[in-house]
Amino acid sequence: MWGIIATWSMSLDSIKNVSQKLSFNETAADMVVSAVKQIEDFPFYKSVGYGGLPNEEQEVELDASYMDGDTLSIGAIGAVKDFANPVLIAKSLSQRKVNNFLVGTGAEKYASINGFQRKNMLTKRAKAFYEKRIKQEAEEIKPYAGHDTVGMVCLDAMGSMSSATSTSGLFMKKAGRVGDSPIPGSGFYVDSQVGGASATGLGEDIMKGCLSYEIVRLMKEGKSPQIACDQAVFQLDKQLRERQLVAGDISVVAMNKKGGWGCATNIKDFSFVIATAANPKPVVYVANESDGHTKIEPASSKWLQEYFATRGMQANDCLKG
Ligand code: SD4
Repeated sequence: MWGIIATWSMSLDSIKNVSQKLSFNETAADMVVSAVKQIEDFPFYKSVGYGGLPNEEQEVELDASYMDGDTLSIGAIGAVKDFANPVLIAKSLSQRKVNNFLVGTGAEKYASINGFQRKNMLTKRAKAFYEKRIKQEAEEIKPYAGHDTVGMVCLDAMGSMSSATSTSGLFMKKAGRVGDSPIPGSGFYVDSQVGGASATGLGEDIMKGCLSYEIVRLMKEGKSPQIACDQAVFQLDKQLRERQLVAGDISVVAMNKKGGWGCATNIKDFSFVIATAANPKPVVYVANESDGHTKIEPASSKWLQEYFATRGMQANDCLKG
């Protein structure tokens, strides 16, 4: 059995590429990183890697993580500028005994010494978004509106699991702000003996529930990935509403060691991609909350066309000024 699950429809192409290789016994460790790297390299995703939207000082600061579910090794970086592939730096840090989580200039120094590719990550298009936004009155920062973090969990045919995340975080965030994506147990967690989970949404709220670890913990108690996701997300959502009146956007994906999977969300139309040995052709699903559970349906081709068209349209609008 093998399987891979990823947040957001934007993961579709990269999941297509790696799912073929997973069926030929490539490792989860290599495939999850290769899939995330492909999304980092794609200039039209405004939330990950090259083309990611900048912080309020017009600088693209990137967070990323990698976790090996066999050894429980973790590598992560936060608030890193000017490197092409944050996920590769995170993976490399996971192979060290200490100094696994580096931020800011320290992380950049490590990446530079170790020969990772430097790149100016601010595209013309992302700059145009920034310039348009700066003209508007100060608005509350929202994590979505086309700002989607990639998080993946992968199981290979040998039974090993890995996970990885990559993001430019919230558009117009403060310089130095780090979200949940590189935080172990919040944005990601994986244990090959149980399963893994990854989150996207408002990092500040996701961290309050150590959400990815909570899902893995529930799966370890014997819950299915779907029940674990629903329970963790809706309990956190309820707690946040009770204690701070509002809950931020929260969405998760999870997979267990048998390739069973689940997803939960408190937003409208959260999309994710899944491929498994049983259904190797990647499918995009759309999830919505329904009475404390998550209703999941395959995305229609009309929905997908709209998803990708909206992203293209926003880009063209901005470039026109
Ligand atoms: C963060 N969780 O930095 C990320 C943002 C995100 O879709 O997932 N956006 O808080």
